[in-house]
Amino acid sequence: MVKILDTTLREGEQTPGVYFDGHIKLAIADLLDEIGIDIIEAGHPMVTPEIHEAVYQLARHGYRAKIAAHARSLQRDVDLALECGAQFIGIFYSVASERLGQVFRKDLNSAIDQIVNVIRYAKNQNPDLLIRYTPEDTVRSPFENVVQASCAAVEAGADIISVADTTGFMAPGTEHNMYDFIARLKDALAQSGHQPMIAVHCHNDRGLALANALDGYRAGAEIIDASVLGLGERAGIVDLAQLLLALKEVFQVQNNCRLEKLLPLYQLVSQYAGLPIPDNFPIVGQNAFTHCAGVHTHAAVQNPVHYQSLDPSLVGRNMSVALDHMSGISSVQWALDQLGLEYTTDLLKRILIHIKQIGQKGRTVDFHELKHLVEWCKKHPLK
Ligand code: HCA
Ligand code: CU
Repeated sequence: MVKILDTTLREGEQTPGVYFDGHIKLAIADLLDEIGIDIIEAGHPMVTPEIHEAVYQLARHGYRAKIAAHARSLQRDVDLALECGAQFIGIFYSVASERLGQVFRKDLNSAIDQIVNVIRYAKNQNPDLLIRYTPEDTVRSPFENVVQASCAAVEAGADIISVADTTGFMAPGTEHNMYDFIARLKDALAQSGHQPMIAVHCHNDRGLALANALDGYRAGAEIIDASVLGLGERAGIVDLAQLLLALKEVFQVQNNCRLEKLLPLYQLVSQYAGLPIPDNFPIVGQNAFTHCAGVHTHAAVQNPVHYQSLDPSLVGRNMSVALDHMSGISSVQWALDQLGLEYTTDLLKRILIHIKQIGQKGRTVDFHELKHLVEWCKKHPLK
């Protein structure tokens, strides 16, 4: 069964200006745990004392989810993660040739030595620790370097190799696609007698993060990284709700995730990140299950399937209809039925005229306003 790693609290906090206080991190983790997320990446304890404290608190909270700490390939980062009591540690170190030369000023072998020593050290301190090694920018690094570093990491005790598309470079159906990359990597590792779990971490720079992650899943990735609202560096990563729904509805993955908790989670994260959920955001956006054009509404009220490929009740939501200049008679009828109000066809027509006029001012008529409009139209019938 594919596992989900949520990194809202680590990668998500790398969104410029986003910071979650410790008690908010706890509230977010509570919801992630209730939803059934397998791994919660809580932060990189080396970054600030507050993050250190938050990872410490979360790791000791007794969640069903494993709490992960992020660490550079340095003993002092690993020590902090261990001190926090993290059950999972993600160690990253790029083996891209230019990065080795320009940033780390190391050759591949000494980089691998460092990775191996740190992983071995971590595993010795706590044999139960799950260790993930990520050759950062995996997909643009020389493949032989990735294989060599990954094999060495697994031999030193890494349980998971994560394929990071750090810059959102991959594209399905092209030469550089996640399916082939992961299939090739699994093969190469197997040839050396290694079968670590494979994770996939996809950035959204070209808007392809989810498509790439699903390609990775099809190729056998066992852990997929995501975050609430896709928060993360630059354009962020895979959106958690979209990933969960795609796995369930497109790939028929049976898990016991409590998807009805997604909306409260998104509202919480949005509030404290200071980033509103866009109205047209899939699954959790205000308009995700709202029909607007009269033609759509007419069909959707008979049977929502005409204009929906997802059942809103999966996430505890309902279908809705917006009232504006696009509306038709069935839109008004639907709304009055919802309000339990009586009407004649003539009244519907008169209300619709007003709704269209208001819609042209660039707003929708909500149920409150609709009630006033009904009163108005009843009292002042057009002659
Ligand atoms: C980072 C980069 C990272 C790391 C992923 C990982 C990426 O912010 O440190 O450690 O698995 O995209 O490569 O998020
Ligand atoms: Cu990342």
